Amino acid sequence: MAEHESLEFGKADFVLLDNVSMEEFMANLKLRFEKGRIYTYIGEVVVSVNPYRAMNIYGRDVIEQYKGRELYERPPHLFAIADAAYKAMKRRNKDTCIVISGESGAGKTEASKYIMQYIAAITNPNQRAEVERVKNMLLKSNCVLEAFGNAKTNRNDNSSRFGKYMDINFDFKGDPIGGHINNYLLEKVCIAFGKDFSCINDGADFKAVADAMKVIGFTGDEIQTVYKILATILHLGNLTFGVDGDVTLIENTKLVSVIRELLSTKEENVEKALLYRTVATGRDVIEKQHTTQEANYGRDALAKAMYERLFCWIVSRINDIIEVRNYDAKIHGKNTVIGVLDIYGFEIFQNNSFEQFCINYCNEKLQQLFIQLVLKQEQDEYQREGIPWKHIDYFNNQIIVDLVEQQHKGIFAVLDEACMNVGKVTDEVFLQGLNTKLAKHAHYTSRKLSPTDKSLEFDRDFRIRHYAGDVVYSVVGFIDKNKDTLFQDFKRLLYNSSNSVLKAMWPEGKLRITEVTKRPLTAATLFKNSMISLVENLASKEPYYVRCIKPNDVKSPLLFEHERCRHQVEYLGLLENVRVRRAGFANRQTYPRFLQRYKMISEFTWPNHDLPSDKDAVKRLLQGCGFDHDVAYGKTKVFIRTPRTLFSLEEQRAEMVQRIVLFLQKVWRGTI
Ligand code: AD9
Ligand code: MG
Repeated sequence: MAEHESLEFGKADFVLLDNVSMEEFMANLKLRFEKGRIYTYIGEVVVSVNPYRAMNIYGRDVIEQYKGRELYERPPHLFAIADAAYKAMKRRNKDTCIVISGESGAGKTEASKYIMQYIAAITNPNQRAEVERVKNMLLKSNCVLEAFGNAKTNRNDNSSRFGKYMDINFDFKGDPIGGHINNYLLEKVCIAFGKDFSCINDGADFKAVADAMKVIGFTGDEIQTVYKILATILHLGNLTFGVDGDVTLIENTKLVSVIRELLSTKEENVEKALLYRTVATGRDVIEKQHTTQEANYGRDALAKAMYERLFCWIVSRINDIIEVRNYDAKIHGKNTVIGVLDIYGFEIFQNNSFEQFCINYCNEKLQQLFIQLVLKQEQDEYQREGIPWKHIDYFNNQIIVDLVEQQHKGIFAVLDEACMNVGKVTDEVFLQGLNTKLAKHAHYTSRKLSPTDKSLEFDRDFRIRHYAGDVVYSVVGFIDKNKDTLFQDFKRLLYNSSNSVLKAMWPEGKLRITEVTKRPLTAATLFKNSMISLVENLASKEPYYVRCIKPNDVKSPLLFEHERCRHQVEYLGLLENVRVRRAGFANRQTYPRFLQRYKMISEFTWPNHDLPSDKDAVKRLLQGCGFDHDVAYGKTKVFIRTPRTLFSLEEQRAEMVQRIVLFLQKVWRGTI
């Protein structure tokens, strides 16, 4: 607990509130925000409120203040949590992860960057060139990914349209030797309508990005190709189709020549891919002309797919470059990991579609992980260990996670089923499926099921009661986005390019039409699978949490909208978090492990004890030190309530170790 900060700034740890009530919590959060204290702890969780102004708290001097310190020794800060994750990784050889959550615009991406900067700043004291190179790559890659993966939305001018999980690998000295990035669902839909991605928007911006790519190690050819792909996507946006009788044709044929040039393919192939698709009927292969509607669909799908493929290719190239190279480091020394997760936050727009549905499902999964790790496991353990414990209630969102991902009757399953339909495949069929299967679900409703509900304006609307609030989704486009079909002809077109970089992005274009048999996995299934493996990965590491709060919807540094913030505190489960934490214990260790570490500080246990059990010995030791009041004895573990006690045990230990060493040295020299 950070106790040394003056109370004029409020309580540095919500655990120190006089009463754990929503009023006191909010009063403290507001006071601290107004005093420019944007970070507050709940034990080891950092609560952060977006300041919407430049803060002078991330400089080298501040980094120095946090380096190697314990959490409660300094005012709350992201750096303290980054240091804690780093220390756990280095001292205890643990893989750790930092999970940053909060809604869109709450400050997740900024937080993740400060955390990376901190880790980069405190490592590699010996300035090893290879480590410096890796650090530089990790930081630079961020800027490139942001240029391609962020866009302006209503909620955030620099909104992450992809989720990013970055592992940083460390060698036995605790220096970064490599990393790996996983990306999750790039929202392709922006491309067709918004053209909002900064790299597309602004030529000058692209120059800066190209420079960064060059530094990272992209070749000139690769950067050129990226540029050409972006230009193609822009031109595709201007391409229009018309009809002459029943023949679909391209209205602005000049553009076809431009695109041909950019893609290094044959002109007639571009035109053909835009107007026809090849279909295999039995053993025959025929060319079928698109209707204008199909041609429009195909063009948009091509632009989106090219962008997505480009983004994934950039990520995989960066991964090639930052991968742990050093053979020795791979084989010998321990190789531990800190993961940093920065993903798109929960969002509610005027119109919510498949993308928002996926993003919000992802946030449900992360909330579930938080519940599992912070609220549930903690309480389960007290129960298991027989520690007197009054259960603290919280809303468990597992029911909503199931609503989305459950086999056979979850929303994704119903969607996949609708896509497989032999007969009519429409968004309405999907909605009917939902209404049949989920009519009685407490978190699902639709216009058909609740005809008098005013928030469900249109026939195609359904509503989910998410942990973070109600969201109305329109089914329009779900089927297309889930099938995510790109006509084979386009894949072949790109594969047959004489530009080898582009060609390599489209290996499946190699297949002939008759060889393509397997139905590709749907977007929903791919996304669900990637979320499940993300959560498994995070759960296998020691987690640290940053919970971000957005103070207002107008990006103002002055405004603390009470209701807006209260709602976030509520759905993030922060009050429950304080309750569990407050009633709980900062540290726990099995009796043998505790003795192994601290037995030298008590005459009853050093060098060995003669008590009936390790548990009795630990009791005796702690009574002797006067800490008995701050601990509880479970079946197999001792639980220590405050970090201060642990800190003091550590100090006594260090002192004794020193004395023992001196003593042994004397014995050795024969002076005793
Ligand atoms: V989204 O889910 O990707 O749409 P984020 O990532 O939670 O969202 P982001 O980090 O991009 O939000 O923050 C939004 C904006 O708030 C930034 O562009 C900054 O202008 C502002 N911000 C956030 N955190 C800080 C900070 N620590 N200091 C100053 C900040 N400004
Ligand atoms: Mg972001």
